[in-house]
Amino acid sequence: MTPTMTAPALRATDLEAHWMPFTPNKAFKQAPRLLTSAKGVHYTNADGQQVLDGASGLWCVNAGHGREEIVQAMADAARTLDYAPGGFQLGHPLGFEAAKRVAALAPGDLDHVFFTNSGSESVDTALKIALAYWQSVGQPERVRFVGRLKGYHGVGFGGISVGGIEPNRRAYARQLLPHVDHLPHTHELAENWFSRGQPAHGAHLADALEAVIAKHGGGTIAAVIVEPVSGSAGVLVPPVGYLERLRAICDAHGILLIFDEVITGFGRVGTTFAAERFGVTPDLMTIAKGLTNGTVPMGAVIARGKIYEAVVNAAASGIEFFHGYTYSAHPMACAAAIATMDIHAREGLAARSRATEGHFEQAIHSLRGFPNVRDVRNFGLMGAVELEPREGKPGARGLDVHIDCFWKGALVRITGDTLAIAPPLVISREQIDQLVDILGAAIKRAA
Ligand code: PXG
Ligand code: PLP
Repeated sequence: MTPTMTAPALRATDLEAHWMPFTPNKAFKQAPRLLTSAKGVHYTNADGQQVLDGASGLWCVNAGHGREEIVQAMADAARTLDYAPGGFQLGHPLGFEAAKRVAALAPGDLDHVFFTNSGSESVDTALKIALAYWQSVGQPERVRFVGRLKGYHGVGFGGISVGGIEPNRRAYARQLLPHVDHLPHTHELAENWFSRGQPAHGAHLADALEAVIAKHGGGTIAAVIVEPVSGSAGVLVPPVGYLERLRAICDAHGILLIFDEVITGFGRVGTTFAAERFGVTPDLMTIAKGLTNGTVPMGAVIARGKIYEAVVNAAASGIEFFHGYTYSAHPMACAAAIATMDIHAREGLAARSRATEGHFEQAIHSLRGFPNVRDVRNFGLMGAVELEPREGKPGARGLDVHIDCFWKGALVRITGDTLAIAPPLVISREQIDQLVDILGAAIKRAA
């Protein structure tokens, strides 16, 4: 029997107990937007309407919804080995296989995989690996981290410390990690408005790292962490030459470079990882989301061989890295990841995404000239339409468009007054046009 989630007749009281993340709870519960099933590039909402998924859920369902192979692999794993530790002095075959498969996909000598359950855990894990590495190689004074303004690295204390999204930090500002600096963001609209692909202007913004080095000494910095393309801040694409320059400065001062590819991984930008597309290889990479196609929580940190070797060899005996989660390498998540990677390989999803990006670019840039459209930008199958805020009400216009789109049959993300579009990589050209039509109409109504 296939379990189905029928549209529940939920009353306000039924919704009360669930304290929802990143949601205005009271307003939402007055007029909830509920999703009850999904297949392909569509959700079905609680009213039975089809909603075209222009957000891949939350940037994670890259291979499209309801993939039977993944569901089957998860069911088989759950039936065979419901739970076994994937660490803590025990292991199971699926953990090793999943790691080997991820390592094979990663660029360069990023060939060791530490499993977590989310992007946030991956980021905190990567920061700890960086500190452990410097301890191992006899440079314990390298403790500083450098993040970037507008960066999103999840919601752990490490992630919000290196992250640069102000509202996510405000309430906790007095208890963040010490010794963190932030580079400027690269959202320079005056020079780069309506960019298609990488903006031309802004490589020099990477030089801000030189200023941090001049201030504290390069030998005090453990790692720099950036998203190759910022997702949550509203699709901020790195200017031509920017990531290369960051890499060069890190190399000159022996600093580790961490790419947070939680969103950009798994074909989103036309290659398996953005590192490949930009030709810049980090020392550590954080992934999550698309790893299991969103089916079950899982993340990972992929580390260069030299980092793994240093940490493992430095330990005199016993446990080398005092870190891990009960559910690291959970059997069902490993099975989902392997099945997801099988689909990516079989269907060539990164190449498919790359083949679709030109049409996607044309389609979203057709919104230029619509009322209040301040900017349109894109890279791979990531796009953003930035709107002028309403006078004195930042975010209000964006939210109106998001809600309007939902009831007209399209899901898009919002961050402030910026709409972000990131459809499953299997979306057709016609479906992209349909998505942009719904969005364009909503933008006109919000004028
Ligand atoms: N790093 C990056 C680059 C992310 O985009 C995380 C870390 C944290 O992952 P978890 O699995 O802990 O959420 C993310 C997550 C949005 C949105 O609307 C983006 C994320 C999550 C939820 C919503 O842009 N990114
Ligand atoms: N809190 C308590 C009391 C625990 O025993 C554990 C794990 O054993 C944790 C938190 C951490 O949970 P997890 O390993 O799922 O991150």
